[in-house]
Amino acid sequence: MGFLSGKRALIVGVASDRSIATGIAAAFAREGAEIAFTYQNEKLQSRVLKLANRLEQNADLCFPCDVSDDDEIEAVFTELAKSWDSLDILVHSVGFAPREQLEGGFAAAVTREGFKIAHDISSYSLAALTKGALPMMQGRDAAILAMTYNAAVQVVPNYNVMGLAKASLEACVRFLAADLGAQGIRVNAISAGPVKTLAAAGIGGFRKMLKYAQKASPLRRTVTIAEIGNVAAFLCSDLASGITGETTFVDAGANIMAMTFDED
Ligand code: NAD
Ligand code: 0WE
Repeated sequence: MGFLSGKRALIVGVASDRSIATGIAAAFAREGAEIAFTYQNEKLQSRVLKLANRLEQNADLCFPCDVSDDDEIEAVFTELAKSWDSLDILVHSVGFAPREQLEGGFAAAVTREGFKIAHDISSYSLAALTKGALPMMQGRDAAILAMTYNAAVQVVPNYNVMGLAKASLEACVRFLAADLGAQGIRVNAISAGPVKTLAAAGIGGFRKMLKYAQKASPLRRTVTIAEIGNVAAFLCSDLASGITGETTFVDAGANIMAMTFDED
């Protein structure tokens, strides 16, 4: 029996086989969880359905959800409640800023609109989805998980306003954890090292960043979505019942280094 057997999870943020959310779904399925999914738009629907089938999950539990739309968020939980009377786990694996925000110097790139969109999609959406999930999480020892990046804490060139949005997301995790702890609900984040996903593929010089991450990490390599999925499964399971409000690094140790190695 897996350590998530009997748990019901909603996973938000699958866009491809390379998505971090896909690695999380695979680990959840392996550990015995039942999984429902959302997809951002019709373009991504078939990919999410295929993943649900591959993981032997009920493909009827795949719902459209653009997280910038309150009506779509509400509809997800209305629909989900028709099949499930409760929810144990919510995974938020969503981040977005307009492309132009992620190029060049911060001061030159940032705009009021770019700031608003980045914070809405990447941070507020965690609070919005949590509000929607709460009624189904009552009396469950439920867990909520978000995905962040170290640029919330230390400057990474070109990440720009997304760094501010991730700082806001990490604070959102802490405020939700403090607020919902009395209801037995835990809220945590994973701070992942760079992974070549769709969101990363569009970034100029991403290959160089992966190379740097290899060189700069104690393990001398990058992390896989399977490794992130395993930590996600742990944090959302009763094995982690004493952990809340925390940001756990899954980055091959890169964040502890003040200087890179000079090898070969
Ligand atoms: P991805 O492109 O596979 O996933 C990003 C997801 O965000 C997609 O599923 C996309 O549909 C969704 N999304 C964007 N805007 C949305 C909206 N308006 N409504 C609903 N969904 C929306 O990329 P990923 O790398 O797996 O990203 C997942 C999370 O991991 C993000 O929060 C990202 O910031 C974080 N992260 C990624 C890395 C990395 O290097 N890839 C590192 C650390 C953290
Ligand atoms: O969180 C991310 C990616 C976030 C992201 C990616 C895109 C690309 C396409 C947000 N918005 C968009 N908008 C688009 O139009 N990561 C942690 C991966 C990432 O992105 C970077 C990185 C790293 C690492 C951008 C600049 C520098 C480093």
